Amino acid sequence: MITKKDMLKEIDFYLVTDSGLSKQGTLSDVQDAVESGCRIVQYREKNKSTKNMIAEALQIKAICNDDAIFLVNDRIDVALAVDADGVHIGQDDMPIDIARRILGADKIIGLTVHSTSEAIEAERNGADYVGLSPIFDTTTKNDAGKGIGIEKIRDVKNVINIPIVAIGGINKENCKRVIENGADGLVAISAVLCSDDVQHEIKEFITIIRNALDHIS
Ligand code: TZP
Ligand code: MG
Repeated sequence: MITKKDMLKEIDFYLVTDSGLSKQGTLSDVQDAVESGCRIVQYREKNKSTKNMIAEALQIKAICNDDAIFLVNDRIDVALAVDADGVHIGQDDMPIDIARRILGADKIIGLTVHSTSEAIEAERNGADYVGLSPIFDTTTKNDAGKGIGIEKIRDVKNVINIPIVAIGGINKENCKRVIENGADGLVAISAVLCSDDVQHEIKEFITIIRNALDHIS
């Protein structure tokens, strides 16, 4: 049986939801992503009540089903409540060793890192993948800081063995270079959610990413 952790080896395009940017609504975005071949979805919601988040998370989980990994951003309680596949947490969220104790060995924990030292620490503390952020300047996350530059991906690749997901300011023009510089997968939020045809955009991203990954291996 292929587990959700096994699926982490083939991340390519990674959807992070954003109800503020979404044109069609989060559930429609997730449906479009999974139908386009996206295999990992992170429910990132900053403005809804816990009750509404749980209701929406259950629907996202059903859409992801066996086809895509389903993670919850920050909210370990919500992830547990809906039995998600795991969480994505940041440097200022719950310490990863405590999150692991609560979630158990089988759940996926992704951690945002900004440097090689944070990436090494993340792997040592049991992260299943790192989100390297922000690669380029972005207006989608107010406190993301300045872009760290595409070369940082290679630096991080050289010091850890877990997958690297690149995030921040990524679009169809720069995504090939992001993969060529060592990312195993990438997130593009505004480039996808602000478009009129989410399915079409994600399919294009997936084609570019898979082509670039094929040329590397
Ligand atoms: N974390 C780091 S940058 C970012 C998040 C959630 C936003 C990325 O959005 P975009 O629109 O792909 O730059
Ligand atoms: Mg966070």
